[in-house]
Amino acid sequence: MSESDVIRFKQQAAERAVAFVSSGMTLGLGTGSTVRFALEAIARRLHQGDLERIEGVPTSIQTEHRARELGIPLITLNDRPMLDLTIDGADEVDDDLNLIKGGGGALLREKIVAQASSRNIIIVDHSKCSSRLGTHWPVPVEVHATAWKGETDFLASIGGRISMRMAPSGVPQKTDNGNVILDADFGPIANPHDLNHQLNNRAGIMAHGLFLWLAADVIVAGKDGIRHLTKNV
Ligand code: A5P
Repeated sequence: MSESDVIRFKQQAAERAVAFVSSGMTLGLGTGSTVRFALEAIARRLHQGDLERIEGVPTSIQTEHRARELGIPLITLNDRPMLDLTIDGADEVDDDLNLIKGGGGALLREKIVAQASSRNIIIVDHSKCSSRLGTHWPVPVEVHATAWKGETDFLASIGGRISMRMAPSGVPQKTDNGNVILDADFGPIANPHDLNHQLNNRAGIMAHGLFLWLAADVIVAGKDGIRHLTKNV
């Protein structure tokens, strides 16, 4: 699959998801290169008059900037704690529509927004599909900056190979929330629910990239067309 194919598939998945947006909705706006196409499609429909009274909650500073540039009205979760629909990308999707997210570093706010949404539509190109989470992507773990050493040791003790995510300047990359990210490679994960439970129990872990039972819909675009996978959550 060439790079231009991947870009085209991301755009196709995003545009299919935006067809589910209707006037008056409150939206969670995910983060990443696939979501950028969704933001553009939402803005296009707004400017054409096909959509009105949309309010969006961005999941990152990057998305906030792009949405403002495009003229999408923004609010915060404190204005509207319940959202109608969130559109977001993912790094890996399994057959049960469980996800690894956080490749773009926005996992904490993405998970908060996903949990606040009545419906989450995930948009991916076909390369993100996998029969076992962890096959293609480590689990990003956002940890408090004062706790990275202890959490590295903890993650290693439960079988992870850990690398600290670094900024291009060579220092640890800080998230929008001032935390750091440990990418924890567990290999193919036999039981994501057990791992989810272990990670949820650590005070130093602010969020992790296992998103289980959150996605009701995954739209997958690939060379054989667009598939819409659904599940009751
Ligand atoms: C951001 O933190 C991530 O969860 C992204 O949604 C995910 O990495 C997918 O990104 P792309 O759409 O850029 O592949």
